[in-house]
Amino acid sequence: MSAARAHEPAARLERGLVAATHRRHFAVLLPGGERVDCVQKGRALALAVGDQVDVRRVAGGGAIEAVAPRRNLVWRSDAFKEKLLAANVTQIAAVVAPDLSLDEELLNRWMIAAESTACRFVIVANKADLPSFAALRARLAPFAALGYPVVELAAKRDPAPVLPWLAAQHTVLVGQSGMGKSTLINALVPDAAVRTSEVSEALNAGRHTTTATALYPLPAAGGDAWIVDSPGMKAFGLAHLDPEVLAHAFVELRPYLGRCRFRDCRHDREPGCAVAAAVAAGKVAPHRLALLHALLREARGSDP
Ligand SMILES: Nc1nc2c(ncn2[C@@H]2O[C@H](COP(=O)(O)OP(=O)(O)O)[C@@H](O)[C@H]2O)c(=O)[nH]1
Ligand SMILES: [Mg+2]
Ligand SMILES: [Zn+2]
Repeated sequence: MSAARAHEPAARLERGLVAATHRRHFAVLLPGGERVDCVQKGRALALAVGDQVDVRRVAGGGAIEAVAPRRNLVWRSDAFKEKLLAANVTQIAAVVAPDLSLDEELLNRWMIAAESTACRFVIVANKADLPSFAALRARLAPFAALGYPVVELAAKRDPAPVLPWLAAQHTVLVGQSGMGKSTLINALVPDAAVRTSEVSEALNAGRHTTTATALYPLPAAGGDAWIVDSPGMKAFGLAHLDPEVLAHAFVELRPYLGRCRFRDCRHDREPGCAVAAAVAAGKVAPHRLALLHALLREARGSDP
């Protein structure tokens, strides 16, 4: 009855979780599990999956009226664009596999992204069923030596080894394309409409499998866990990071930072550099210091 409706209070605000973004449309998960198509009121803030938002129901969907303060925001940048990955992240998990040319610099960059946003960094070594897996294990040894966990599994057969690492975590899954991210997500989230490359090849050969980030709640992992599948990437720019933050993101450098003769030491041939001394003493791998220098150059905006 229209008379009764006129006296209905305006729909109250509900707190939800942004699970997908597409231009100005957002899929928001409400506590009951309902998925509502929302638009954002105003454009003050670029939303990312993982954002907690206040939603008011409107005809046919919802309106996002406010965004809760973020714990952090994981994003990448280069000279041309910035790309938000997710907000309120507690962990970055990098999926690697033996049968493709693994790019160790990318792995290092994801690690730096994790350290600089107060996230745990975990390496998921996939395709353990392949004979070439032993060689991958050897390539990952330096990362394990830095203290990063390496979780070995075959996503195609059984994703269970990674479950304890996902409990109570808000995880962003990163990886080069073909490493098995979608296979892992499908194994973890049985009803996820994630298309693995086999499916997409059947539908549309040559198209990118995963084109956007998508968030999936992981009730099986326990403790309010969710995981984000990101598009396969070939690069990960960190030009937005502050030089001080960058240096501290290298865990093995932390004992030496602040001990150089010059307070503004760039650890690049200055006399009395504690970092250079640590490299000379074999305590820091030269390629890690070289990466720090490359990232500092990127952050300064000059060519590498
Ligand atoms: N042998 C083996 N192949 C796998 C495994 N996991 C995924 N793959 C295969 O690796 C290819 C790429 O997987 P996909 O999940 O699409 O990778 P994505 O690009 O990272 O999302 C597909 O052919 C998968 O079947 C695994 O544990 N073992
Ligand atoms: Mg994929
Ligand atoms: Zn120095």
